[in-house]
Amino acid sequence: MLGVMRTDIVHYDRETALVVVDCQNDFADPEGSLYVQGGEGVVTRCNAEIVRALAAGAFVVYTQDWHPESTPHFEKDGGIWPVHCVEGTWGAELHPRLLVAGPTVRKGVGGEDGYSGFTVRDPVTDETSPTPLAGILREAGISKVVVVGLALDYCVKATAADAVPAGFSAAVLREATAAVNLQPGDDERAIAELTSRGVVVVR
Ligand code: VGL
Ligand code: ZN
Repeated sequence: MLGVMRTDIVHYDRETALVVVDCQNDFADPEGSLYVQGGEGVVTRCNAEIVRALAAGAFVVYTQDWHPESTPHFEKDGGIWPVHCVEGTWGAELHPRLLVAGPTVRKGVGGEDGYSGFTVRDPVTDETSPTPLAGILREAGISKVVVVGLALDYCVKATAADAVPAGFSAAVLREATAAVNLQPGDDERAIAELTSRGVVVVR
C-alpha cells in the first residue's frame, strides 16, 4: 500500500526529530481518565525509538496535552471528552517510565482546543495559532519528523498531518501508537487520511 513501509526503514539522523505525543498518565496508565487501550505498551515502544533516535544524533521532543479545569474540550463543558490532563495534576504528567531527553511543548495551556502539537484553536473565535513546536524544530535544523505516542486517531494524526504544511516530511510509526477508536475503524481511517496527506505510515 502506498505510504506503508517496514519499521526498519525508519532512519534517524541529525535532521530528524522524533515527536513523542502525549505519553501522559491519563492516556497511558490504566488508571488514567482517558486510558487508551495499549497505552503502557506504547510507552515501552516509544522508549525504544527514543534510544534509537538519540544513538543516531536525532532530536527528541515531547508534547503534553494541558487543559484548564474547564474547557469546551470536556464533556462537562460542552465537548466530548471526560476530564483529562488538567494542568498540574498526576494525569497530565508524562508517564513515569517515559525516557525524557528533550524539550516538552504544552498545548491547550490557555484553554485552546485542538489536537495538534503544532497548532491550537481558540474555542470562541475559532482562530488557529501556532505552538512553539515548529520554531523549536527549525531552530534545531530539522527537516523530517517521526511521530509516535497517543492517540493515533487524535493527537498523533493531527500532529503528523500539520507537520507537512509546516514544511517537514513526516512519518508515523504505527506500532508505537494506539488509537482511542471511539468508532471501530477510526485507527484505519486515521492511517488512510495520513497517507492521503503525504505522511508515510510505517507498520
Ligand atoms: C487526545 C483526546 C483528547 C490525544 C487529547 O492526545 O490524542 N485525545 N485530548
Ligand atoms: Zn485533550
